[in-house]
Amino acid sequence: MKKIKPIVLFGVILALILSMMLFSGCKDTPENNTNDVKPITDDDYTLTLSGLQDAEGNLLEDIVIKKSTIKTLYETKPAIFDEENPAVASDKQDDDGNLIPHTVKGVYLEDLLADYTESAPINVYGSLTLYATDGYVAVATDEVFDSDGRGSKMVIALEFDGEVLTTKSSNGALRTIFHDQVANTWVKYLYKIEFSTELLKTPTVYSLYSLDEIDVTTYGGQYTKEESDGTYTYYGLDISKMIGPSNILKGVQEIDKMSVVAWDYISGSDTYREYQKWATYDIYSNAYILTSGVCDADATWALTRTPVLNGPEFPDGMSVKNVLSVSVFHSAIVSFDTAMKRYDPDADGKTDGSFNMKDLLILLNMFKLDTQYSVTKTNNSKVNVSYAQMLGAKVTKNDDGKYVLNYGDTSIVFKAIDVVI
Ligand SMILES: [Ca+2]
Repeated sequence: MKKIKPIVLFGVILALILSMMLFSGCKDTPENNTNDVKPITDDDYTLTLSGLQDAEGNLLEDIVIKKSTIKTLYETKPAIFDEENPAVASDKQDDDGNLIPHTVKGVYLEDLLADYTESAPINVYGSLTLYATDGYVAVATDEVFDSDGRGSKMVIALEFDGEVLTTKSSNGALRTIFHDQVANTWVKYLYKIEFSTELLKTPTVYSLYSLDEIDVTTYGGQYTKEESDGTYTYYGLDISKMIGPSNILKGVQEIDKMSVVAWDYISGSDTYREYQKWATYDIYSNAYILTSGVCDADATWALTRTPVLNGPEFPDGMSVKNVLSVSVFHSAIVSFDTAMKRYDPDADGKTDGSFNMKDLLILLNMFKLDTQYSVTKTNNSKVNVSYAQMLGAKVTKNDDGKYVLNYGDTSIVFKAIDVVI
């Protein structure tokens, strides 16, 4: 008994601390936390539509739609994917390489806009930002949602794989489905859609920086996360430190969205796949490009599939592994390790430890006819490289693990490449 007592006491204190934390957490919630307000039922759950415009281009006020309204719309205009015609995410395969089928009952966003708002048709919008109550944010481009092109009409699901969605379900009260589009746009716990007429185009990059050559004493960062199986500490570059007038991510403003391109391993099909994801300022300004990590409970643990875009407050599913590039406004940070994996197997499939610089510059919107480049060496001196030289330039890795730009008889160990404007 003597041995158990301190543990019991510790448990009681811990429970007290936890309950105090919970209690103080409750005090911070909004003013409707009074006794005479009835609890929010599932029908009262709301979806906010923000940034809508009418046919004349006038901005409309936010519209708050109750879930009961969405259920009413379902009665007359249901969107249904059943076992005969299931919905699939274009990038989610089972172990046999087959797309995973889902049954869905819900409504089309377009019907909701037509029946309950003064909004212009969906094709006036260039992007939709989807917000979830767990902090997840996804940006869907018109390539995803505009069904006039290759996109798919967005479904707001009320039922998913046989489960009726409620505030208590694992999918949340509402979730989005874009049949035959990438899974990162299928958002659980949906509570807000922000509409923008701005077309999301991959940024035109004027300055690219090699991730490995970025000064960690200036731009490095780390954070620690307590998990059930140990304490993890992650190291890499702190994106917030890189934003600024004379920093790596020059001229970046809160309206700018970041394009994240990864060359990620798909375990189900044992292949790699390039994919692009957009991040809002709120997300990327709190993110890190992680290159390593340690776990205090497991000396053998190491962070894999680096670099990883992640952050201390990122909800599940937000992190991006095997990052190839992040680009925002006119700057990009490139992992040449990932670029080598991505581009070394040329059209002929030959893997020889080199790739055409042009291929990477095309991805970054940095390769246009007659462009001149300024290449910064690791010793900070600069070399001008012509369009013709860049056209034939190859990237290799030297014995010191540094990346080298090679053209003609010239080899440059580089840290950055700028477009000469
Ligand atoms: Ca090659």
